[in-house]
Amino acid sequence: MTRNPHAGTPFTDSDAEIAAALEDVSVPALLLSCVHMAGPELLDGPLATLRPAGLFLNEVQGYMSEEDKAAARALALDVIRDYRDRGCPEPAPVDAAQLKRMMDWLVCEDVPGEYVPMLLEEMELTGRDERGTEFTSAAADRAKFPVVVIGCGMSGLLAAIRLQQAGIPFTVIEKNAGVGGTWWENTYPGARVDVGNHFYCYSFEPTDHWTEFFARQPELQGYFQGVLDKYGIGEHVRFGTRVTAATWNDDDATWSVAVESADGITDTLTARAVIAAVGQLNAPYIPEFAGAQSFSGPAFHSARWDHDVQLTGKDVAMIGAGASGFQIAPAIAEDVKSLTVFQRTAQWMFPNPNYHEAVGPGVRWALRHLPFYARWYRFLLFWPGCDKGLAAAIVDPEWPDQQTAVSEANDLARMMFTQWITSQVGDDADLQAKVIPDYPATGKRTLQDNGSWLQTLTRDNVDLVRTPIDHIEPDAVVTADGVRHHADVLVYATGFRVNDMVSSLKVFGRNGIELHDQWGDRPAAYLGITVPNFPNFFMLYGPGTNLASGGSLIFHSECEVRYIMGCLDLLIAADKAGMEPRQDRYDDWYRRCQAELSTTVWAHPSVKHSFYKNADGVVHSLSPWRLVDFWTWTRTPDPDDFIFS
Ligand code: N01
Repeated sequence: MTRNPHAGTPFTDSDAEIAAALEDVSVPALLLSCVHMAGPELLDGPLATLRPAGLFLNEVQGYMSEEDKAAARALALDVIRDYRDRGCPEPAPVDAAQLKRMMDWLVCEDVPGEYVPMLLEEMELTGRDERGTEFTSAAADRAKFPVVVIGCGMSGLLAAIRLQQAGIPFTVIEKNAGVGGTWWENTYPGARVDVGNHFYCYSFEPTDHWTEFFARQPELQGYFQGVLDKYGIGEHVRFGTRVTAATWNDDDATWSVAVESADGITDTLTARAVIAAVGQLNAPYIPEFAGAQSFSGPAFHSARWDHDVQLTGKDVAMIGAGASGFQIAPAIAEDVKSLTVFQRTAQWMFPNPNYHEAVGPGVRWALRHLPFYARWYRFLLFWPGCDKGLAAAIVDPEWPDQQTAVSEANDLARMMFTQWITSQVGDDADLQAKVIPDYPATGKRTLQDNGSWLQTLTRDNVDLVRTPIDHIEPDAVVTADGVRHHADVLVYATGFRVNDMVSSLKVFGRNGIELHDQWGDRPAAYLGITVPNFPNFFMLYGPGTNLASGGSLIFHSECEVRYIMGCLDLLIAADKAGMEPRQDRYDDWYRRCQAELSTTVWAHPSVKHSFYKNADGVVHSLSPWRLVDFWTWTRTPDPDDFIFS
């Protein structure tokens, strides 16, 4: 029998080497690994008293006193030594009741029953890929059902893997020259993920090789390249090719997908279904500033970074400081002569000491060798962002002074975040006024911070300007107070046209109706995936699926892809031509999403500028739902939600 891959690779390290490794690791995850090695009796023994006192953002170590941690490491060393001396046998499976106890112990609370199956699936303690689809359709029929996937970023690659596993022929069309989407395009200095990497990777493709807890862009792109290679997806991808239009043909129930390569050669592919995995955050948005065209130096968007431009010794102006600008400024400030940051709205941020930290050798050793350590560590990263943030985002209409907080929980977050900011800028009242946001916490995307942003702002060669920009001149950005800010280079860290969903192509559905015409200013999809009049057209990371309060887009995409595979199975098994969601289900979904979103801080009028909102202040991009609900709803498609033709 093959060994469960999460049981760890057997090892023969010496006691001293093991003890050294344990200095680095997450003690709570370590102790649960010990339960696998020594047996569940440990829970009633030493772990009954040796336990984390709470779990918040310090997810690597959990809250344990130094004394308890030392005791835990000593206990673990005994258990690991014994396990090693027994030849590192694969631990016996732990039963469901004990696993639930382990979860509760780890997160210091009773994990509600409805979450347990989702968490167990996410952890894959069985060693099996738990999100694969069990098909009812015949393999021979699936082999006659070609699918085109648009985009080879994180979600398109995932769809490709699942299609391949299903034996469904597919072609992926990718406009870029390589895999990774966002992680291919965003090469700006300092680009890194802000979701812990040991969770921000496919559930079925975890890895112990991350060099940092929040990896930088090259490592992330490398991860997706590695997955593409491992599954042999590359030969199915047409890189450097863009889809210009997709057209449904009612007569033969096919999609005609028009593509154009980088050298202008056009082609049309025929498919039975289309999966649009085009992302939400990749059409750069550059605001129109008077005189912008007259700027004589290099000017580029953060997602189109011009690496030929040397910044050393230059006066650099950066317009915009959201998640991208927040990463760029600390990465370039040391090299440039001066950096002027034009920030319209201050950002909320919370402390994360690991944000720029390397993964030490001890953690890597534990991830590789200790049974299920990596899986419990993944759980530890998932849980704090698993629906708790959503509660703090809900507006309490009774809460006074809604300009600064929308509920008690939200006010608490505001106080904590403010404390973190003021602890760094000290008594500098001018800087405090500039950097403490004047809107409720979590109203916009909250940023991870290890202090590098505010340290950067206090450098002598860095200036944070909150005065609005009036216009741009050939060598300067001029603010409304008439001040000229000299600039040799202009960086636009101004975000993306998030509300122009699927903007890179035209999609013509039944009777020639175009998707964007049908949407008007209300982009939506049933469960974020399907749209009436567009048979066999599925979206990944579609309207209403972005996450503002936790989770990870990889988790969401895995839910969506499983649902789509279920839809394809329904279609093929029933030998139907097409499926599209019922109009009443779609309308009801839209109404419920909007009703729910309107109760959140993201739609609140106190948040004036936010890419979550469209020009009318309406939110279409975000999911207002708990992860556990989305997971439940997308496990299996309900045939009753669809019209089959
Ligand atoms: O874009 P943004 P981003 N005049 O829209 C300003 C993901 N991401 O590229 O806040 C003046 O957040 C705008 O000002 P304001 C992540 O999902 C992830 O930074 O609207 N300023 C803001 O300062 C993130 O949420 C990572 O008032 C104008 C900035 O431009 C998303 O991408 C890293 C303006 C835009 O900020 C987008 O982040 C980076 C105007 N007319 C990005 N218009 C990870 O770590 C806009 N601005 C995974």
